[in-house]
Amino acid sequence: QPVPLRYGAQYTGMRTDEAMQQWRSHRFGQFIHWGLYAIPGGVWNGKTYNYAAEFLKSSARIPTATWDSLMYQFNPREFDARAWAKMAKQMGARYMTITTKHHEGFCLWPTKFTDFNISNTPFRRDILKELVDAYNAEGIDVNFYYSVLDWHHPDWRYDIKSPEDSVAFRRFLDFAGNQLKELATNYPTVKAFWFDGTWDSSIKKNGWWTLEAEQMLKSVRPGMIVNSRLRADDFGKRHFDSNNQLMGDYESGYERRLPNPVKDLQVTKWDWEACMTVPENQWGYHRDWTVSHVKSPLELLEMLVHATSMGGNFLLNFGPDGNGGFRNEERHIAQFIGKWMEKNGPVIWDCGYAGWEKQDWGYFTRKNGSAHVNMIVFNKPVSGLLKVKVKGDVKILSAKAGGKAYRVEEIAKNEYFIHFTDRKMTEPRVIVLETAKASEAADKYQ
Ligand code: H79
Repeated sequence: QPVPLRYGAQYTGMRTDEAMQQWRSHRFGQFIHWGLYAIPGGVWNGKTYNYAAEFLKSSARIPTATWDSLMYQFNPREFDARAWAKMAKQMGARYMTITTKHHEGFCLWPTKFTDFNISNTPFRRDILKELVDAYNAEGIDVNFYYSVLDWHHPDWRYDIKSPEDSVAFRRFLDFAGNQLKELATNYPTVKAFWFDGTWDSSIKKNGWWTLEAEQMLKSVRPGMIVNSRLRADDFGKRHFDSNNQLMGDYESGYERRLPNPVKDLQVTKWDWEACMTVPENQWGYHRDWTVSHVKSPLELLEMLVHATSMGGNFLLNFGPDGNGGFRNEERHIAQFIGKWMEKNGPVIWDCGYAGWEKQDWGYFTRKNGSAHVNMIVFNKPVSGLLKVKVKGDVKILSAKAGGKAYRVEEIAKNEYFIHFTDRKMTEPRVIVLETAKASEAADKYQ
């Protein structure tokens, strides 16, 4: 028996409208973390803090007034929105999600609702508008990250423990609601909001507000998409409501990790997105990337393919520096992935879960309803034999990479080897399988 909820999921199943289909088809997005934290870059008074650079204010226990005065130093002379957009386009990203306000509370747009914003820096320009215009001009959708948690705003509360807290936090929620409405109104092409900083008791006790915010954004911009992280229900249950229904439009809990491709297939039943850092845990710019493992372009490309193979989007993070430039490692990653995507993008964009059992050599993807299944091979077995197990009434007719055909050998019922013996692999290889209904193909191909 379902629990009656006022603030739970608003619908069940996946959205099928055009805006959501577009979001889903993009598959690959660029995340950008940019704020005042880019200036110190994880270093304060000569000391390097290894924890996430965007958390420096908290890690180094910097008083709010001191931190906030970084605003008067924010002057990224190299910032060039069009160059950023070109890099994203070349990488193969189809959307970009930018931190309009992170936990520090600094706003990248000239908001009416706090002075702690870009227009009071020496730079003054509306960075958000320049980015939206430049990315949209490249055909890239722009989405807004918004941290509800706010280390700057005096009315923010972690919990509600007194009537005074309740009054203050109510003012805070009005402030956040006003900012969200301002963003959706003033930047009309925004496609989605990516909420963060919503895990504290204060928000969990005000689930009504999360629904109100979702509904307000959807009424200002029909087709608007919000992530599950925004939402809490009547009982403070987050992401999935007390009846286990997904709230918001897609699941956004996979942060710096991906669902297991064998054990977590439940994710193929809803829309989801995983966000990923290049180092172990740095979102904002950190001067010193030697403090943790830095993922290689190949590792990140494999994650993109992995997410796609399970019907999810992959949001890869970049943290520009205080001058508005990208570090060399990030440029290299964008170039490497972009080169692969230029050739192989069609096995990512528009593609999702193929419905077949994962094999050790890599991942399957499939365009919805297509008779073609893509194999993306990362690990070539010594034997050169790639196992494929099909499901149901299906036969494999051919296996091709570009113009080249590979031998398809049926080895058992619904089991095949693709003979991939003659190839030296220097990058992940795509093989496209042509399939047909076994019952219909039997006559032609027996
Ligand atoms: O913007 C990036 C990070 O700065 C931000 N989210 C990404 C996208 C972030 N904020 N906090 N964290 C990441 C980690 C904090 C996790 C915790 Fe919790 C918050 C630990 C305890 C409270 C969330 C809620 C995880 C466990 C409970």
